[in-house]
Amino acid sequence: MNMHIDQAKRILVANDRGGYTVPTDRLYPFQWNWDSAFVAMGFALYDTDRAYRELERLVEGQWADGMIPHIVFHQPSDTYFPGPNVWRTKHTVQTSGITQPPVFAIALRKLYEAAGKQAEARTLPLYEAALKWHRWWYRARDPEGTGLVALLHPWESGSDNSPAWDIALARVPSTTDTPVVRKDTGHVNAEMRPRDEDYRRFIHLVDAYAACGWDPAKQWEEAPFKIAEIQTTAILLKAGEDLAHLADLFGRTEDAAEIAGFNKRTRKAILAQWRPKLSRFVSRDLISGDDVEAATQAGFIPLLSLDLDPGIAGALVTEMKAWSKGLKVAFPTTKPGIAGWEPKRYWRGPAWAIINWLLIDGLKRNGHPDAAEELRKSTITAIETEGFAEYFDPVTGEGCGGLGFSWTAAAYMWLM
Ligand code: 9WN
Repeated sequence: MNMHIDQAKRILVANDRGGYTVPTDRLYPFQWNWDSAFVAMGFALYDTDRAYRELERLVEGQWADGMIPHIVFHQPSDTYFPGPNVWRTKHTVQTSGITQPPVFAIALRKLYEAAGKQAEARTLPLYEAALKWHRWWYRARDPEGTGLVALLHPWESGSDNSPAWDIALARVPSTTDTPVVRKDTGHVNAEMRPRDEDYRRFIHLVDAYAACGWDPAKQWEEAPFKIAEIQTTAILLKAGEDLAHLADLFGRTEDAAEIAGFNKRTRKAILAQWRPKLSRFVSRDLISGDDVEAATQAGFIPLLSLDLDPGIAGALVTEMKAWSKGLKVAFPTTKPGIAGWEPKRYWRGPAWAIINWLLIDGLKRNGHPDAAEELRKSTITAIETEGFAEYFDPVTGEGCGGLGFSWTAAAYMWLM
């Protein structure tokens, strides 16, 4: 067996905490939402039982209103900030109060395809959980029915300190009720992490939403940060397609029609965010009403869930090639050379295996298998050279952030 696959499996074993997988030891000692969806797809390649278990444990944290939180605090740990006492969500299973990109139903379809019809009974409760969550997205995060879903916290994007948030986040006060006691910079180099000022604003938002009692309608009214976000919406659409497919397979005709309605509205809304001058799709800042024009990976993610006009797909691919030119590892999460570009600082430039995974699927879907193959090879080479790092410096290729990282291991197996 390929020695790297063996190693990837060993990382998932080492990060197992009892049916769920932590992203990496100490830096992220709990269950994270989209990490677990990617990890479940990794497990689906060789252990469907464990793959299902991953999603089942995540769903233990689902709220009554349908939200699946971004962190489930199954067991206490003092190596991460902010912990449950900062979130103050008062759920029986302790969780954070925000969500993360809805990769869940994408994973669920893959699991069901791997496990086959005998897994139908086990799949149904997870299907129901996903449907509840998708309804929550449209109800709580798109109350006006625009087709684009909004984020109320940068952590919900999974791309915490992306330059995409710079303008909107600068409006959020940096005062906090909760003392900011960072733990992350004790585990990895501070130069690779979001800045202190970002953290103060992240925690200001947590304090503000805790003061709303985590009531979605109140939060929507009072949110000082509200972005109708293109990457999350594109992921929701792909997940919506996969959910509609499962609904059809399970004979849930009414659900299938409801989901198809969501998907149709969202498809149209994403297309309206195409900006030919930028050769990218853009998010919208719902507080200022402006386009978010920062050059980040998010603008390419609609490849994943739309069958684009060949002219648009071609323009996206040309732009992606321009960004990747001369880099050791693609795809950079920020356009190299622009003002916000920092090739080692988390979501301000580095290449991430899971983002590449989404882009590779999107390039294949849109008739660009060569570009997909190039990106696949770049990702595999980075991992085989540097190990299963959290992410990679696209200029030097250096593996950065946490090591022995679960989603990098899952991505490697998936892309092999
Ligand atoms: C906050 C676990 C998570 C990922 C996110 C990544 C990072 C957390 C943090 O780690 O976010 O959710 O504390 O920095 O940005 O995408 O899910 O790997």
